[in-house]
Amino acid sequence: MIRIAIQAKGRLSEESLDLLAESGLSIEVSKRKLLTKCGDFPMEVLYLRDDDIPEAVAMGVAHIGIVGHNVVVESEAKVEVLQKLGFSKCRLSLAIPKSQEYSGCSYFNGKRVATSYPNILETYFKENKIDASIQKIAGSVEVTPSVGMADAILDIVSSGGTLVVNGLKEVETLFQSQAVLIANPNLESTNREIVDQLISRFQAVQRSRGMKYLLINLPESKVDEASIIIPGMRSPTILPLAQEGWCSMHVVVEEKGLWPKLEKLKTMGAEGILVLSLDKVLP
Ligand code: PRT
Ligand code: ZN
Repeated sequence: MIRIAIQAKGRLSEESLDLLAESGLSIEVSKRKLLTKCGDFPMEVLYLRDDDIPEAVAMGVAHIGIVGHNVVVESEAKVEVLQKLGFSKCRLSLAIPKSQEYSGCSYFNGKRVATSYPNILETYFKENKIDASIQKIAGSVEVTPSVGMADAILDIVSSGGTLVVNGLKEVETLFQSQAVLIANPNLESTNREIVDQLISRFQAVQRSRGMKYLLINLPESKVDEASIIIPGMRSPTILPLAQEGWCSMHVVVEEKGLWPKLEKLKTMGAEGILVLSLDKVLP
């Protein structure tokens, strides 16, 4: 039996639960429970504040956890990062008042920089030989320059809207982050097997994201040409149609950039084009 720690409430919690559900794990959802079991997998789910997840995994309170990579690095907890999970993407950036001129990171010499990520910032300043003062703040970091508490900030940026609203501009990106699966480095072999099985399921779900299943009918004489546009995973599946000289091509394709490909296939003579959703893709 393994225990996974996920965020109880916040930006990561819904997508963490969705990933578990899409991986075939049915979890009793009870708002008051801190620990719930999976019906059909040897795993229980522990709900924590995201900041507590790396340490809980390092201590062995949970065997694995889902948390932002930014939180893992900042915590300096002794955990293994097993897998990037592709959601909650954001970056950790330095920002300064937009009226200021920025000529490079030496700008920060002698400045006060507010952040909830003092360890990451200290490392960055050390590496770049910058002598600045770091002000550790738990929240509302983005308002500190406008109220005179700091000259600049290091904070999470996603769309950049919060910086704009607070009269700030992003000048350096220190770290690209996303949700990751972390593990205690000393898992027993039986637990390691369960974790490996879980990772395979996560990968099958992740592979399907952004992918579509495409079916088209086209003249057999066009198959080679069409295969260049939509090569599929190994090669396209080609099935004959009842009408002589025609076939049906089935392929898994990336949704990104699909429209121009569909239009090309259409001008090539393809008909009856169907684009279907995918749930899981196993290699
Ligand atoms: O209560 P608990 O301690 O568990 O949660 P929390 O409040 O500390 O964290 P939460 O739920 O806000 O975020 C969890 C994780 O989501 C973070 O550690 C990041 O890995 C990830 N994430 C992704 C984000 C964002 N995007 C994000 N945009 N975390 C925070 N923000 C905030 C940011 O702090 C800033 O205030 O959103 C604002 C910026 O957003 P834009 O879109 O305006 O740039
Ligand atoms: Zn937190």
